[in-house]
Amino acid sequence: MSNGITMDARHNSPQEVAGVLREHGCVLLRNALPRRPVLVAGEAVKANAGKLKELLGQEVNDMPLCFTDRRCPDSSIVGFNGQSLETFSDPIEVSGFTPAWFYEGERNYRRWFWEHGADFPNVLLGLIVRSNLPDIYHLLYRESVICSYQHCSVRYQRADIQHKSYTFHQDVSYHSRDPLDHSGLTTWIPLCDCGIEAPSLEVYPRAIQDVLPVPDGVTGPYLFCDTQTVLDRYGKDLWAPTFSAGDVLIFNHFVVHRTYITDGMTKERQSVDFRVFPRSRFPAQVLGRRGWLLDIPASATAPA
Ligand SMILES: O=C(O)CCC(=O)C(=O)O
Ligand SMILES: [Fe+2]
Repeated sequence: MSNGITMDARHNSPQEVAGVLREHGCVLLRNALPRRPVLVAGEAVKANAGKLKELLGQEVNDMPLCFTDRRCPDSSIVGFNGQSLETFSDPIEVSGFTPAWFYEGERNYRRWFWEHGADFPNVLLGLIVRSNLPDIYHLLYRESVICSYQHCSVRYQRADIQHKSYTFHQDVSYHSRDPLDHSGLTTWIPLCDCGIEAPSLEVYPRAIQDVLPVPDGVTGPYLFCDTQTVLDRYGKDLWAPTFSAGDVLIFNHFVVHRTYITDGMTKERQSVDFRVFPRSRFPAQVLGRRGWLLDIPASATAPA
């Protein structure tokens, strides 16, 4: 099933990648990001998530993007604005986080981070804006591209917390089930090698046109779609690639996917969901929410 949608950033141009993305809605792009800093970000997620768990007494595998940041003595690893992390501590310490922030009534512990996202180094955003990925986004949309910090996340998945994994869905369906609002693109970035010993992602890697139904009896907002519908339509053609750190999966918001996890997996996977939208088709439900909105410019070398 991988035929035609596995590409390599070292050999394929952003134009070629954008072309495949336009045709199929999905591309596995090997070597999109440099391996070593990606692994460093994965270790930071592990440490930050461990600290959060210790403070809260429970597993929380849904974190803001700045949870890829942690003190790092290597000055060549830099954040979004080019700053090193030599004197940074960690997002929990910098924020003054206390356990009272965690789902206190209607509060969501991530809100503070969404609003203060721009104050963090954001190592992952730094890697993205220094890669070819922004050129691919611009070549696909042919217009300016915006990221909503709130709509990006850091996650980890492990066999023992399978109940916290994600069943079939199309991204942004939680916010809207109007196909016009599914204009965005997700870059799924594993921060370690995964797919054999650690969970990865399973997709139906083709452009489909519709937003799939929710299970019977469910009323929105609801992210997931009816599992049987997906298995009946696409079950034979689901694809769970293996990834090396630095590879990414780019897919549009119609592409159906779920966590790929089996009982026998012995390792944890850390990952980032990075989401962008074209400026002229930014869904109102996303724009109306709080948090940092940032332009993702094409690199200076990108063709017009
Ligand atoms: O990382 C995963 O296992 C799935 C996450 C996902 O698809 C999402 O958050 O939209
Ligand atoms: Fe998703």
